[in-house]
Amino acid sequence: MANSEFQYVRSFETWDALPPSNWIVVRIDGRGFSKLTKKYDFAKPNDRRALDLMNAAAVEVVRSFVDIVLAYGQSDEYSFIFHESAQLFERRAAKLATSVATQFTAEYCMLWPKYMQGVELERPWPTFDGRCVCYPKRKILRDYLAWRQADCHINNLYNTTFWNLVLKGGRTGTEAEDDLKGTVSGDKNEILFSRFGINYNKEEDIYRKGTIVYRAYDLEVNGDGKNKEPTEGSKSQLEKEKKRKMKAKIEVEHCDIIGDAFWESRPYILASKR
Ligand code: DGT
Ligand code: MG
Ligand code: MG
Ligand code: MG
Ligand code: MG
Repeated sequence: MANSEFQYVRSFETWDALPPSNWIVVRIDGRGFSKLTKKYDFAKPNDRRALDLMNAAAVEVVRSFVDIVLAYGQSDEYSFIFHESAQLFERRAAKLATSVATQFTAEYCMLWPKYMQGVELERPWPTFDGRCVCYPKRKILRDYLAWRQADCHINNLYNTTFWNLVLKGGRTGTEAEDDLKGTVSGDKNEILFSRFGINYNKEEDIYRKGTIVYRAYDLEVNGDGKNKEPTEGSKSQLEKEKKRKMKAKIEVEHCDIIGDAFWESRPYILASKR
């Protein structure tokens, strides 16, 4: 059928390759999780089982795409960072976004019984949408990740204060909302401390910072930010590099990625290739 008279319909398809030399972020987000978390009675404000489930699904996605250098997750979302030099699927946006989102969805549903013990998943309802965003500079990619982590912090501080007011403080949802209207971070910290004896900074890192998943393949990096190991050139070198990445340990952490410390001690994560 290769050259049938119907072949011309192919030309209606649009080519959606993302520009070269850009970091590609595939962000997935749970569909309708406001409803789903109510239906399955997730703990408020944070359900540890559900977060562990998100993170376990993300580890499998990172494992199966060697071009992913790091992923960051919070709430019902995850951002997967593909290296600027990635050539997977010829960098076609739809293939990248759908492949990541569908694998994440499948992993999430399959791992559900292990993490949500005793909670029967009635339908494969937890599904995730996916989109690609390109960042042409390392600095902007860092700002993107900082934006997501700052969002995690702001939402978690709000939600922690809100649910303490409701669950321990006897306020209705509407009253708690009014209490928090116009408050800044310091006010919320004060409410948590004076009324509930909670030092927000001692809340678990996984809730305050979100989760970072990365491939730890500790390459030596030169002063110019380039990997010491040449990655171009012979095919066997490329194969070697790929094998090393596949074998690399996948680390899961809950630390600050807004400041420089995380990146400075792991320069290989965002290192460019020769
Ligand atoms: P969307 O993404 O437009 O389909 O709509 P939603 O409903 O997924 O909204 P989104 O993604 O903006 O917000 C995530 C929702 O999931 C939000 O209502 C809070 C909820 N959620 C996420 N993690 C937890 C958790 O650990 N516990 C509880 N109780 N709710 C959570
Ligand atoms: Mg949304
Ligand atoms: Mg959502
Ligand atoms: Mg969300
Ligand atoms: Mg096919």
